[in-house]
Amino acid sequence: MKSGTILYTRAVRVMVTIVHGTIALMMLLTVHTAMAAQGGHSHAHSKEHSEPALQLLNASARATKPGMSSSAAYMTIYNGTHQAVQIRSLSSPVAGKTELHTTEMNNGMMKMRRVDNLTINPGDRLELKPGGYHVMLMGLNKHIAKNSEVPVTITFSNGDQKTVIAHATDEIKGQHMAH
Ligand SMILES: [Cu+2]
Repeated sequence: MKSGTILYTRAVRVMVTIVHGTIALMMLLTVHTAMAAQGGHSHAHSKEHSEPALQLLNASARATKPGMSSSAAYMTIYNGTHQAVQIRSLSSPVAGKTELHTTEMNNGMMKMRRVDNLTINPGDRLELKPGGYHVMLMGLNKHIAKNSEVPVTITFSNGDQKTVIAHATDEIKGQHMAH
């Protein structure tokens, strides 16, 4: 009767699979119906979903002269999501280390300091500009030539990872110090 038991077990398994499959299909159909019902009168909602939630805009980087080991990049970070996000980490193929920095006056001296986990509220724009927040590119593995393109990638707390191409220029106003 051993083979009979196996056969029976198999038959049960097949039935369970069929039942599971049917339930999954029914759930899928229910979801589809619900979405179809919603789709008719919520144009604004679908438009919202087609727009990128987090955006890196107008990025530029300081072109370097031979011998310079660090540089800075600037941009606008727009949080188009409905939730506050934090900047978790940064990277760029041109630099050994990439960090978010801010510039502050400290006892009459301009000083730069690393900023971790900076929060950007929903709908807010964070301006990275000379004399303020900036992307610090340290340990450059090559000279950043004028008019070259510098990719900068930012990873956010919601898991989003965005890359922007910063255009290298020697026309950024304001001094930038090396560390
Ligand atoms: Cu810096």
